[in-house]
Amino acid sequence: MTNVLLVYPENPKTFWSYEKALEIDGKKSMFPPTGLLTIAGMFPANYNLKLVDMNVTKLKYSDIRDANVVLISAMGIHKQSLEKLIARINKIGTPILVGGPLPTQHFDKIKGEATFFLGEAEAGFIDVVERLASNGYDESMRVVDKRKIFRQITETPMQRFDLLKGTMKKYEVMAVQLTRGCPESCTFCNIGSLFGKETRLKNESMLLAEFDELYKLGWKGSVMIVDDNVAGNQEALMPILKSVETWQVAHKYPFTFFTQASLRIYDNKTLMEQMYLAGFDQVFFGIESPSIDSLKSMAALKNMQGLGAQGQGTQELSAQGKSDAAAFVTLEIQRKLKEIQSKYFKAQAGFIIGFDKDPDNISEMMVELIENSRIGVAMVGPLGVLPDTADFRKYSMAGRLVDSIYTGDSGMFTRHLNFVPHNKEGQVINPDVVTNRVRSVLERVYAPKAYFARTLDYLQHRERKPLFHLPITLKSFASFARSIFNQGIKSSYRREYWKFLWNVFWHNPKDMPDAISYAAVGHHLITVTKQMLKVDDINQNVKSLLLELEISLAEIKQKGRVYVDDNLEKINGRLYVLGKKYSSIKTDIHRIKSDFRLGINRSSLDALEQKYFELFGKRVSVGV
Ligand code: B12
Ligand code: SF4
Repeated sequence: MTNVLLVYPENPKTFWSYEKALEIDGKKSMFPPTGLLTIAGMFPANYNLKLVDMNVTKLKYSDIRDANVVLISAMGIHKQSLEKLIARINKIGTPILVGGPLPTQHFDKIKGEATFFLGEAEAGFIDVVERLASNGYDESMRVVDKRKIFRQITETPMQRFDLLKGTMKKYEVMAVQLTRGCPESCTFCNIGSLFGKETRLKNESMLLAEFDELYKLGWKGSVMIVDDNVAGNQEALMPILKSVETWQVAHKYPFTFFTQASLRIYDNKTLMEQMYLAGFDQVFFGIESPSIDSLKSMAALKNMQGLGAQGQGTQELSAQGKSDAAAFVTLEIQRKLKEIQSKYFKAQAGFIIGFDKDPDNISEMMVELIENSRIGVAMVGPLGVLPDTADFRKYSMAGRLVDSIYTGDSGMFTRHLNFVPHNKEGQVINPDVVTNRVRSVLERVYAPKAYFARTLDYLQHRERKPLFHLPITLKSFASFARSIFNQGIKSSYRREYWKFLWNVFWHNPKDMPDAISYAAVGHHLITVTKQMLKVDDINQNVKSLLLELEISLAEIKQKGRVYVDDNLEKINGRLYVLGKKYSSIKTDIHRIKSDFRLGINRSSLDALEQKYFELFGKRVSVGV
């Protein structure tokens, strides 16, 4: 028997880790490690497998020591936790095989002794595990490159959900994959290069077998269909959805589904109706931008269906006396999202800022779109130029790439862009122009009042509830009690929280369970945004104080003793103010919740401490 340890590294705290909502719900992690559960299904019977997801269980020394090989799955956000994990395992000496989107794209940037598997496991990896188990690691095994081998996923075995035994209840959501790849050609997106441009589908019996297994293991609740664009092949999807409906009816709707799809599904009402009947209650749409010029430049044709036709959007527009195309797009997308939300399912949406064609008022347009289409969860971030994409080729040819690895794509607010941004006129602009635009949108959409207003608006306009109803149990009461404590008593936005619940109750008391769960999600988004923006304020204050200290130092050095003696009072006064500013930064840093301190720019802070020493003769440290 070969002992294989499967490890999923720790997730950093981001928009998507939802830990503030998880605390309210009494859970440890949002999703199980789908990649590892999938590859676990590919092992022959003579392997003994153990899974440790570090987000829900402690990884013990004996787990590593007793294994012949450790297999790790990682995505971009795991870079730091992965390197820490590799270093820990290297000390014990067990060989390591790492796969997933992070090594597939950035294997050459990861530190430590490990073999990196690039591509999909279906291309074959058991021989590598066998070699590592028998001979250990050597440099000739650094990379196993199986990129762009896209097998039909009808060959992919079922996920080994049984490995979650004892931990299943610690997750908020279970995950099942139905399709891989996407036929669209958005210029910023790497899905085509990672998973291909053809939509590969599992067949319905495979999907239902995974549902059966989850049901057998006692799962009830949310299941994410972890596809990038579930409706890449609408024709093939339809019969599968019908079978899912039949399965759900037979099992009394134990699951509710959440997925990602392109806005093209709006044009196929039969498909959306069938998704609703199958039990989908939320869909994430990549809306990307409210600007028609930006959408065109990124080839996001998926969001431009029907534009220019004499649709409802045009009528609304002329009723308002507006005739410009930009406003038309906003209205068209808004209208589609509103209709989807009132008739079929709740929508979440992703937005990107930083395209060359972005108009100067992109932030205002985006906020308007998010608010008017009642989108509760909006993921807003700067453009990241990812390897093996059309954008990567464009920016590198134009000499506008700053870094080939985009570390900013972590789901947190960042000031780092990996490209040189331009304005509409083609002139270079300061990266802060782009990041300030992102900041401005986040600040406004996650102000508590704005989040609760959008969510209330959505609930008040919802014509049909999802077919799945979470049964009210003792646990739901416990979650409600935690929500009341964290949001209704402790939080700074308790007024908005109570007003929201009260309004929902008046409108329709039956919406209360959903309202409580959306409020918990809001708690995470509001808290993370507030902390992230405080970290950004600190970083900006450090930057400007550093500049002031440098100017003062240079001036004192340059003007010499006589000047200093003559202006001692003035200089002392200025130093006093600088010292005060430094203390206030120190206080701000200590007020930041420890999870978020990682975002503080350590090297600027070191430089600040050094300059402070030069000016005041005192060594200080804020101890981040
Ligand atoms: C579902 C999903 C999410 C979910 C949750 C994911 C999770 N489990 O935590 C949500 C919506 C929360 C999410 C958020 C984000 N996501 Co996401 N997400 C996905 C998506 C659509 C599916 C992931 C999945 O489960 N796939 C199914 C499994 C089977 O695939 P897999 O893990 O890749 O495994 C296969 C291979 O990689 C390989 N493999 C994997 N592990 C191993 C290990 C070994 C040893 C071997 C041999 C092989 C192997 O074999 C497997 C079978 O073929 C992927 C895209 C995709 N199609 O995969 C993006 C993706 C993983 N996400 C991505 C990103 C960037 C993010 C965000 C950072 C976005 C943001 N800016 O906020 C956040 C951060 C998440 C966080 N936790 O904080 C990127 C990662 C890029 C990278 N280089 O790492 C992806 C690839 C999308 C993309 N466009 O590039 N995401
Ligand atoms: S529709 Fe989504 S997954 Fe498909 S190419 Fe565009 S951004 Fe990527």
